Parts: sequence; structure tokens; C-alpha cells
Amino acid sequence: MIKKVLIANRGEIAVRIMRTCREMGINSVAVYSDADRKSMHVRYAGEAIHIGPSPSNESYLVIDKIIAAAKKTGADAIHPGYGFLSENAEFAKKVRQAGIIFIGPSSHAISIMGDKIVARQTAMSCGVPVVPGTSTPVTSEKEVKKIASEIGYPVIIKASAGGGGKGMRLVQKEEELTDALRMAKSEAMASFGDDSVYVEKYIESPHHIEFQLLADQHKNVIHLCERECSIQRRHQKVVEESPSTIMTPELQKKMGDAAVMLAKSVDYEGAGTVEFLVDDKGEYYFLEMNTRLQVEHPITERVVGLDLVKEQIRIAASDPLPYKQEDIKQQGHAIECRICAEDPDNNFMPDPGLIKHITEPLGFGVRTDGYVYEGYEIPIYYDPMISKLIVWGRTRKDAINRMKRALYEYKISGVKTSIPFLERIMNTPDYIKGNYDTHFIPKNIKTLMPEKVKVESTVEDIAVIAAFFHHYKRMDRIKKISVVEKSHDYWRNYGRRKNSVRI
Ligand code: MV4
Repeated sequence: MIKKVLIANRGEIAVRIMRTCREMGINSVAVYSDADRKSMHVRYAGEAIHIGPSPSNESYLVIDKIIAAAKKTGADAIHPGYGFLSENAEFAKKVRQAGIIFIGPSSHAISIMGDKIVARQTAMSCGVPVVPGTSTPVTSEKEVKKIASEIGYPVIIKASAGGGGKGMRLVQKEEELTDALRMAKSEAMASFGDDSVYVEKYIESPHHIEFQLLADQHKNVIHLCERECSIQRRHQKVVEESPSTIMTPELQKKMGDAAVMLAKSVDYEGAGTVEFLVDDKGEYYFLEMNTRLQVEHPITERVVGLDLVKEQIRIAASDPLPYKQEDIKQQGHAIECRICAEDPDNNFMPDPGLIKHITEPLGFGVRTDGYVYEGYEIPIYYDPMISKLIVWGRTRKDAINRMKRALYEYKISGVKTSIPFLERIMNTPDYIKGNYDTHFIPKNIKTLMPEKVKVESTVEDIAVIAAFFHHYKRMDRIKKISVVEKSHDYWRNYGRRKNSVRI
């Protein structure tokens, strides 16, 4: 029996996990840094314990502090959330050595999947297709040249300790290889302290599709179908949906079975995700396995009707999965937008600060997983994601229209957010048609990033400004200024300054 769970995380995911704990009658313990004293996860938790200064490496990333907090509060289990220590094999091991349940897989499974070369070898040995390339780290330039000429250019060099796009280098032709290899290695060394790299054929325009898994302690492994995660910016997912518009029952069965096989081969336990690349011919290739609950898990929850955190906790408590693969059915369509405190007009620079006002969307088919509230100051130390907006619709079209409606209702002031950018994605014809791959954002950059009206001191601009003032003064004289006083349409006029002039 799990009676008290310590959540080794912060922000929206900490709150999301605690909500399920509350529903299950489980007490929750929050841990918090200096910057998070007033954070929502601290307010929501049954109890909260301070673990150190604001920088993560002095608080949320310190294994011993988290375990000490769990012991002190008598927590029987620790949920790591995502990020921070969630995929740290040493953490999982030390938690269990302390006699505490780690809500997640074995440290063995975490380390296998954490090393991308070992993960690749594991996939190969159980017959899961991988992208053509090396099965061991590459050592010399000569070796890379040989492999590249065998599989054909372009190739991609990836860091073994990487994942999620870090330390990747694309090589279009042989002349670029020397520099790319050197740069990939030095980047890998700088980021991970490990310069081993491997080579894969570069898949030109793939879809990034991942399968959600649940595995219990009794050898039952099932998949909860796929999530389409191709809309990324700098290897950060921006919008995800389920099902994928390119999925067919046949492909789903093949990929789902492959994901289940891989999990079985490492005696996987808990919730996990197997990522694939799918090319334009419907060929799929194993990319990596994430041994944590993922940011985008709610779209799967909505489409298959399961609370993944509840399933994780039950699995950790040794309960067998109460359903079989045949019981899992996708119903309708779900889309998630990640809402970040960042400025889309300024190269997506994080824009932390005080939330002066927030109104979240509500209504049928809408869910927000967030943590900020009016008067809360977003700290500079952590991820700028402040919430996830998840909608459901009977059809994909319904879901898109609902997402547009929900984004329209979403009002945040005090910080800049990615909401306008997300609205532009929802209005992009290729998105609406479901006709997109991993190149969606660069391909549609013109409409996603409308040129800002630049005010430069050219003669022409000055003339335009002068003409405007002339017109404005005339309007004033003839008393025809339309002033927004009390609006009949709150949403439309939200954020406009009082007495602002409509022009
Ligand atoms: C690839 C690839 C094409 N071919 N590997 C891996 C981590 C993920 N975040 C990006 N990854 C990719 N691996 C092979 N063999 C394409 C991607 C990829 C990508 C690459 C460049 C720019 C944007 C991308 C978006 C998604 C996936």
C-alpha cells in the first residue's frame, strides 16, 4: 500500500501528479527550492519540504536531499515526474536502496535506454527496425567515411549520451564529414562528459511518432497507441496530437508490437515511451526510448481514457494491469499545445515574470495542466513552460476548432506567451490538412512568423506617420474617436488599455 508519495519535481507536472494522489487518497509531499516557496505545487501538497537554493543542481537535482526529504516525511514512494532526476539510473537505485518505492522502471532499464548506442543494439537484437548505421561507437574518421559511403549520404552523427537532438550533426556530403565529426564529439564531451558518437542514415522528412507503454511487475506489457510529435522547434515539441494522421491499423499494430517487444526485452516496468521515425513510405525506425512519464502524456490519457499517473502508482504498488491490449481503444482526437512564457517575436526568448492576470479556457473537451496563478512570479531558474492546453474532439476537425476556441479564451498578461504562435499553427493549411512532418515549422515559417511592422526612420515612414497624425487630429476635432470604455465583448477587448483609441 502506498500512502504517501513525494514528488521530486515542480511546476505543472508536480501539481498534475498530486491531483491523482488526492483522487487515490494518497498524501503528497512537495519539495521546493528558494525560488519555489510560493509555487503552486507547494500550496497544493499535503506537506512541503525545503531542499535548497534556486538553481536545480543545488535542489531538484540533488539525490541525497530528495531521499532525505522522503525519509523525514515518511513517504513510501517517490514520483520523479519528467526532467530533473526522472531518467537518472543512480537516483532510481538509491531510492530503492533507501527502502522507498521508485515510481518508474528499474535502474537497469534506465541505463540501457539512457545510452543511445546500447538502446539501438537492444532494439536490433529483438528485431525492432533501426535506421541503417553503426551498432557500435565510431572511433575514426576513416570508419565514418566507410560507413557513410555504404549507407549513402546524408548521414547524421549522434551522441551516445545524447537524445532529444543534443549533440547531433547532419552531414550532407563527404567534404563536411571531418568537421561534423569533430564538432559532434566536442559538443558531446562538453554536454555529457562522454564523446562517443554513432552514425545513422539521415531520414529526410520523417514523422516523429511515439508509442505509450504500460508494463506491470507481472510481465504484462501493453501499448496505448501513438502520439504524433512532429511539430517541433529546435528539438522541443510544440504541438502533439493523437492519433497520428498517417496511422493505419496495420502500421499501428506493427509499431505497437515492436514497442512492446523492446520493453519486454529489458523487463520494463511502469510507463514508458518508444520513439520512432516514420518516413514517407511508412517505414518506421526505432529512435530512442524514454523511461519516464512524458510532457505530452495527457493526449493519450484523453484518447484511451486512462489516468497514466494512477496506472504508474498502481504498477509501483505491484497491482497487475487490469486490462489487456484488446481493451485499449482510441476514441476521438486529442491535441496538446505547450504554453510557454516566451516571446515568439523575439526568437522565443524566455520571458519569466509576474503573472498580472490569467484566465484559463474552460468548457467541454478542454483541459489545462498548469501551475501559475495571478500574482505568481515565474522564476528564471526553470523551464519556461507554464501550462499545457489539451483538447478533445470527436473528429480531428472538431479538436482543431476547439483548440482555436480555447486559445482564444486563454488570457495571460504580465508575461509574453507562445499563445499567438500556437494560434497561427492552428490556422496553417498544412496543419489543418494533417499534411506535415518534422519540417513543419521551418517550412511554414513565413505564415507562422508574420513580418513585424518595422518603424525605420526612412522618409517614407516619416511621411506615413505624419499622415496618421494629421488624420488622428482631424478625427479628434470632429469628435469621432471611438473609445473603448465598457466593452460588451470581454474576450475581444481583453488587454486593451482603458480609453485606448481604435484606429
Ligand atoms: C533523426 C532524423 C533523421 N534521420 N535521425 C533525433 C532526436 C529528435 N529530437 C530529432 N531527431 C532526429 N533524428 C535520423 N537518422 C531527424 C530527427 C529530427 C530532426 C532533425 C533535424 C531537425 C529537426 C528534427 C525534428 C525531429 C526529428
